[in-house]
Amino acid sequence: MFIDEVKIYVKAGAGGNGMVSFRREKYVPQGGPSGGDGGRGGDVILEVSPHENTLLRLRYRRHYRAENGENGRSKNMHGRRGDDCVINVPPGTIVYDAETDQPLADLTEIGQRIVIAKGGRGGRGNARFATSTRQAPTFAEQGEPGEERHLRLELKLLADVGLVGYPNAGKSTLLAQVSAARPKIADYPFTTLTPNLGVVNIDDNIFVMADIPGLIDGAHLGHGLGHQFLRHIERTRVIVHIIDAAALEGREPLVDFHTINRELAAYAPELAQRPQIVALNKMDLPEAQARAAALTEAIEALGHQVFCISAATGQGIKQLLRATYELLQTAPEPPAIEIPEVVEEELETLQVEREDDAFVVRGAHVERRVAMTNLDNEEALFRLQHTLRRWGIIDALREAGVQEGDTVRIGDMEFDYVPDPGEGEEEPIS
Ligand SMILES: Nc1nc2c(ncn2[C@@H]2O[C@H](COP(=O)(O)OP(=O)(O)OP(=O)(O)O)[C@@H](O)[C@H]2O)c(=O)[nH]1
Ligand SMILES: [Mg+2]
Repeated sequence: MFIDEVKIYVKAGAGGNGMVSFRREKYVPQGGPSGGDGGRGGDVILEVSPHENTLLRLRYRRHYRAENGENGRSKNMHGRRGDDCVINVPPGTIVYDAETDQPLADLTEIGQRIVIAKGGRGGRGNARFATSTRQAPTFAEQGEPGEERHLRLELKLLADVGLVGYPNAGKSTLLAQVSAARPKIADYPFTTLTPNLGVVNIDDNIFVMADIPGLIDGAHLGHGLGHQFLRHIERTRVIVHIIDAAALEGREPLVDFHTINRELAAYAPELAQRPQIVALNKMDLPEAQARAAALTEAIEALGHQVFCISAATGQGIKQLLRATYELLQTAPEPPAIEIPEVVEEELETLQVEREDDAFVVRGAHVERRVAMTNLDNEEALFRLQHTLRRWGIIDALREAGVQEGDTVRIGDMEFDYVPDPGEGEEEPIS
C-alpha cells in the first residue's frame, strides 16, 4: 500500500530529576550535598532511510516517545541520558506542524536527520546549589519536560521525470520497459492505483522516473484517482506526456492532451511551465501510425518535442530517453519547499492575562522554570519566588491588577498571591 500522508504525535524524553543527598562518611558528621544531576531526555529524530518508500509504516504506529533521562543519584552520580527515538521516513518527506500547518523540514537526502522534538535537560542535583551562604541545599531541580508536538508528514516523491497521460495510454508499460520497476499493466483504465518509481539508465546516465495513475477531466477537482497523486509530479523537473495514438476506444488524442495539460495547470500553475516532452504511443498498431503525422505536427506547433514510440515493443524509446535526459540537463530545479526560520521559542514574550478566576502567566522560560521546580520543597519554592521577582513577573502581575488572595497560574502551578512583606511600605502618597 502506498501512503503519502500521515499524522503522528511525538514526545521527547523528560530530563531526569536532580538528586538531593548528603555525603555520609565515617568521621564526617555533616557531609556536604552530593546529589547528582538527572540525565538528559532522549530526542525524537526523523531520519531519511533508503529502505522506506512510503509513509505506510507510520500509519500503523502513530505515537512515538523517546526515553526519559534517569534521575541523578547520591555520591554525585549523574543519571544516564535517555535513548533517542528515531523514526525512519522515505526521501521526499515534508514535515508540518499539524496544529499551525507550518512546514518544519523537507527531508530529501538519504541519511539526513533532524531533531523534531528535543529531550528535556536533566535537573541539577543539590550539589549544584551549594553556595557560601547555603551550604546544605535541601532541594534539587526536576528534569525539564521533553518537547511534544503533533506532526503531519507528507510524501512528495523525488523523481526527475514524471509520466502523465490519460488512463490506459501506456505509462506503466513504458516504465516497465525502461526500468526494473514492475508496475501493474492491464487493458483497462485506472490500472495504476499508486505511484511507481523506476531508475532509468540511458547511455550510462541515470535518472528517476515516476509513473502516476492516469489523469482525466476534472482531476484537479478530485475526479478519478490522479488528483491525490499530482503532488508527486510537483517536484519532477521534466514531464513526459504519453498519448495513446491508436485511440481504439474512440477517444480523441489531441483533446485528451489538452485536457491533461489544463488539469496540470489547474492543480499548480508551475506544472504548466514545466518542460514537457510528448510520446505518441502504441506505434506498433496501424491506427496509431495513421495518426502519427497529424498529431506530431499539431503538438510540435505548441513547442513540444514529439516522439513516436511503442512502449510494448521498445520502438523509438532510446530516442525518447535521450531527449529526456538532455532536457533534464537544462531544466530548472523544482521550487523548494519554503521552511520559515524557527523563531527561538519566544523566550522573551511574557504574558499575564486574567482568565475567569485566575491570573495566568505565560512564557516558555518561566513555565519551564516552574516545571523544573519541586513545589513540595520549601527551599525550592523560595528560590522560584526569588526568580519570579527577578524576572519581573511579580511586577507584571501587579500591573495586571492582581490583589492579595487572587489565584495565579503558571504552567501546572497554582498559588494564591501574597504581596511580599515590605511591598506595602512604599512611599505613602501625599
Ligand atoms: N499495442 C500496444 N499496446 C500497448 C502499448 N503500450 C501499452 N499498451 C497496452 O495498453 C494497455 C494499458 O497500458 P498501461 O501501461 O497499463 O497504461 P497506463 O497508462 O499505465 O494506464 P493507467 O495505469 O490505467 O493510467 C495495456 O493493455 C497495455 O498492454 C503499445 O505500445 N502498444
Ligand atoms: Mg498505469
